[in-house]
Amino acid sequence: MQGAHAPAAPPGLRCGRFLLPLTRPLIMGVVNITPDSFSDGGRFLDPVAAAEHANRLAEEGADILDLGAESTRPGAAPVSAEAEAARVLPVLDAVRGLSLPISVDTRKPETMRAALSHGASMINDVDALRAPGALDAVRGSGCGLCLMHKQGEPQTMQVAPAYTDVMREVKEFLAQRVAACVASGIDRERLTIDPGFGFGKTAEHNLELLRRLAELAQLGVPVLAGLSRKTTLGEMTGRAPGDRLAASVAAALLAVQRGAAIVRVHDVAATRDALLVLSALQGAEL
Ligand code: HH2
Repeated sequence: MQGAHAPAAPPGLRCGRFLLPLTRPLIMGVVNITPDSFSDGGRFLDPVAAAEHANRLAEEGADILDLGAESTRPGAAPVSAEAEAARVLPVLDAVRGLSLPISVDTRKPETMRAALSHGASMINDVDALRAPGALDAVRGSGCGLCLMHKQGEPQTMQVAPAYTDVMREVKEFLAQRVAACVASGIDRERLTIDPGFGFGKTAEHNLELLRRLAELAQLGVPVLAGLSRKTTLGEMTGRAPGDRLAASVAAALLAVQRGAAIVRVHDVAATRDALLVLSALQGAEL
């Protein structure tokens, strides 16, 4: 699907009871309820601390909150559906009354069902709904969805990532997953796609995906980009995950300039300021 034949981007992103405008870039704020996430593991494992953090990100201007209870960093150990639900549901219960969509980052159909029955408005799946039963778990709910590309599994995905043409392969995969969702009865208006920076990709692969990100937008589905604090930024700057704020803000800005509709970030306030500068500039250019 290229150029004039690309389907028109939908006017908004449907996330359950919310219809998010796509006329400006949206910020998805990350809340990791885990002991082992790569940049903030253990900080928000306590449900009260996680809910406070979620509220803070909402006040800072997040458009969506993404609750994750299983780290998918390279080398991370999988978590059972029971343990994942036990971490995420109390936080979801505490924040679902906020006036923004709450996304749950999970690859497990059991957790998807539980999260949706507890008021989640979006499911963010790093497996792009490939698990048996995942499409069935989300179809009837009207929730928003993020379909992400990854090569391999977290435990080994960074051992030897290999592609002939990384953007072509990522784009073909995501086009197939969009088609599978639509064929199963899911409205396009509910979908977003994500190249999965760092998921079975070298720094070179990540840079090429960022450079060519506009090609993904040709699929006519909003593109979500998650570069925040990632290892590639550490390789460029020599900085530890907690010291990658400036690099993360720069990466979010560059992704939006290349067509990302949503950026998934840990640092909402700083990202929002940067995006406001960009939108002022674009306004001034009109
Ligand atoms: N990155 C992470 C987790 N989930 N989901 C999407 N759609 N896109 C991403 O790039 C993405 C994601 C990894 O970041 P984080 O959640 O901070 O770390 P961890 O997996 O260690 O919890």
